[in-house]
Amino acid sequence: LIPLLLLFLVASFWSCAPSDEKKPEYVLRFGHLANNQHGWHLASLKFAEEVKKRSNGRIEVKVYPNEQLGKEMDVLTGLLVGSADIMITGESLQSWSLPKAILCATPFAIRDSDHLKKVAGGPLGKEIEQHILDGAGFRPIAWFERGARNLTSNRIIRHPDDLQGMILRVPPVSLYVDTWSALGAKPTPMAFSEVFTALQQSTIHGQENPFALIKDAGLYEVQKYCMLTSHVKSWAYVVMSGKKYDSLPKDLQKVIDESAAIMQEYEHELFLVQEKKDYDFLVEKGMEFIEVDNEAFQTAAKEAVLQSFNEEQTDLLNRILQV
Ligand code: 2Q2
Repeated sequence: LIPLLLLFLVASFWSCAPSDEKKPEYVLRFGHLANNQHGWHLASLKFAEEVKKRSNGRIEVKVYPNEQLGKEMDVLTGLLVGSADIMITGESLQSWSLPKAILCATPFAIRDSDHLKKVAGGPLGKEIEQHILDGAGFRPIAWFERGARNLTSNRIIRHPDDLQGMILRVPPVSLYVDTWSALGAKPTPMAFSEVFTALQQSTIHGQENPFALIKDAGLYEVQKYCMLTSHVKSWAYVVMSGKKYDSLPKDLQKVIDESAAIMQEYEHELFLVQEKKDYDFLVEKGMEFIEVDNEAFQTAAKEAVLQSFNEEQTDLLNRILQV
């Protein structure tokens, strides 16, 4: 009788086990550099939820904020070796022999949101996405508009002349190094997760980013001024390892595509309300916003960009400017 009872128990356990407790067939690791309040993170979670639902639990997406999966440049390598599957990136792709990738974040190339949408979401955006896939095997699955990048520091900068001697953190992007050098600063490439401490310890004197990251990384705690330079209007890409994508069956590739489209739309809705909120938050925290000589920045930066660009990049820039 006892073995029979046991058999019954085991059988009823199996039949009652809820279906979403079954192990996923695929686990995708999704990393980014922002914290868990940032729109990128909320959008990644939305993606994970959609993927789970649409694949009936066959795919699980695990999201890692705050560079927990590694620094941006390392996660890019991770995508190639399989220690990461999906990430948010952008202009840093320039360092992967992807010259056209820098056009998603070229100083003073994009005029406004409308222009950005036409470029990133139009044929030129497609050309850049194809270039990223063909050139490095990273498959762009979505793009996110970002707020304008602004310079922060504990000293007031109104004109490029005020940048003399300033050690400025930039992401590992050669165009940024070239541009800020031409403007008079001393740019130092550094991973985002190291910026707060470096500012706190004064090994760098400033950094430049959209309001969202200045807020979410707590940079306002160690930076008094935000100069309204608006020197870069950019978009970021969510990229997936092309190899990983190709290894999925067709129906699951469709799940990724559809979920990515939903994530992109969701992130944009968040972005539209967040910029103003982030600005208000920073004002409330005592950050002072400084008007700058925008024309002086623009003239010097545009010249530096043309100096730095090769023919292919200049051609793409000209086509972007004509949109
Ligand atoms: O300052 C940063 O690190 C980000 O805002 C960067 O723009 C971003 O990580 C790029 O390096 C994207 O490739």
